[in-house]
Amino acid sequence: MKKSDLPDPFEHARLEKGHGHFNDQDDAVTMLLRLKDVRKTAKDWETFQSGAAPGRIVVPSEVSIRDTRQIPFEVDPPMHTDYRALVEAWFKRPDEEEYREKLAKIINELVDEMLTRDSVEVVEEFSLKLQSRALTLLLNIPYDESEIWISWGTHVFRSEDSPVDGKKAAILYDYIDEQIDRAIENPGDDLYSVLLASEIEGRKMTKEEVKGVMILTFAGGRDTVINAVTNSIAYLADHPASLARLHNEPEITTRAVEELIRYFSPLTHMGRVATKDTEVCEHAVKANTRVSLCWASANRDAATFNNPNEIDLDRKMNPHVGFGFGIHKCLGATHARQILRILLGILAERVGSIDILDYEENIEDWEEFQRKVGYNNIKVKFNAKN
Ligand code: HEM
Ligand code: EMZ
Repeated sequence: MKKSDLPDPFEHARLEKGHGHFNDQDDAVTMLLRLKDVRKTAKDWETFQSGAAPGRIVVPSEVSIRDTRQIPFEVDPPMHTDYRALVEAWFKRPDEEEYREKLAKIINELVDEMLTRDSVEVVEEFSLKLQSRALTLLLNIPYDESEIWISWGTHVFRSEDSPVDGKKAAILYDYIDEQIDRAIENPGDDLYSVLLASEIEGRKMTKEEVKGVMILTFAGGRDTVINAVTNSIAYLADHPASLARLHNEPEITTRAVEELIRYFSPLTHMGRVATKDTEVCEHAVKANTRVSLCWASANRDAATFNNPNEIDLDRKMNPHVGFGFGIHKCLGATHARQILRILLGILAERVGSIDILDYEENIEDWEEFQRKVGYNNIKVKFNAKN
């Protein structure tokens, strides 16, 4: 086994019964493990809703630390369709050339700094900084604001002591409230101002709705991006031939990013709440109980993916669900994909090899399953290309 491998803890249960069980804060979750069941359930939003109490579809549940509904994530059609239509174009901006150039500048500056160092702790010193600095582009906010976001650490709701930390969450909520008030007083061309000026159902968006969108952009795109970036660096350290290929054949980069997302599956699973008594994969699901769509397991399903535990940069058929499936598929995917494509390009161009010096794995505990999702910390040395 290589240091960068992410083993699949779901294989046995996926083959044997297709589901698993996680007792989350007295609100149990049936985890759906097969790709076909995950897809079918994600599509059936009438039976498996997102619009339950705020925080309830998240696993672990955030009901105890959040009253604000995340938009469009915790909303079902028809309102979901209207909210998505409002924000879709904004979240496609990362495909524009000017945006990509700014992103490349951010990444090049970080790599400059890393190449001068004997040792770099990738999670805090590279991935968190990259995630926060890149987010200034997505929100269209001055670059220096990222210093505040970096100081919050890798997750805005989780701390070392608790997977759902109310004190930590309050820092984010207070910050967003202040920023909304600032945008009301002094509108600009940032996402807060754009949302405050936009209309839904013939009326202006409320402060609470804008807060719901903003909490989601800060929380949803944080540890996912950090894990994807960190795992990519660990992978390239372990596979110097892939680093060389990305340099010699840059045309493989887009496909390589999809394969890395499939393999890493940075968001392990996400819940839904049943609106009636039903069944999935011959398993009874009672009304008002939770299921989860386990993207990480679905992405290793051998019924669809040959050699699912191998990273195959040439994989052609790759219908992975790393960014979700159906109407709620990831709104930040354009941004996340650009970060990873540009990062791989720059590393392939400037870095000859990466040595892993020391690391501690980040293992998620889903009772029946222990899943490595990335690293709590990983020290490396970046060696410049000669
Ligand atoms: C939804 C994964 C980055 C914002 C999702 C979903 C997944 C996912 C699996 C579907 C959730 C569901 O159906 O319940 C990822 C991964 C990322 C990433 C793997 C990075 C590699 C981001 C970023 C942002 C973001 C950077 C924004 C800053 C969202 C939003 C939704 C979403 C707003 C909900 C969309 C809706 O409900 O219509 N993401 N995400 N994500 N993601 Fe991401
Ligand atoms: C929620 C979620 C979004 C949740 C699409 O996923 O990401 C999690 O990391 C957050 O804790 O609140 O935003």
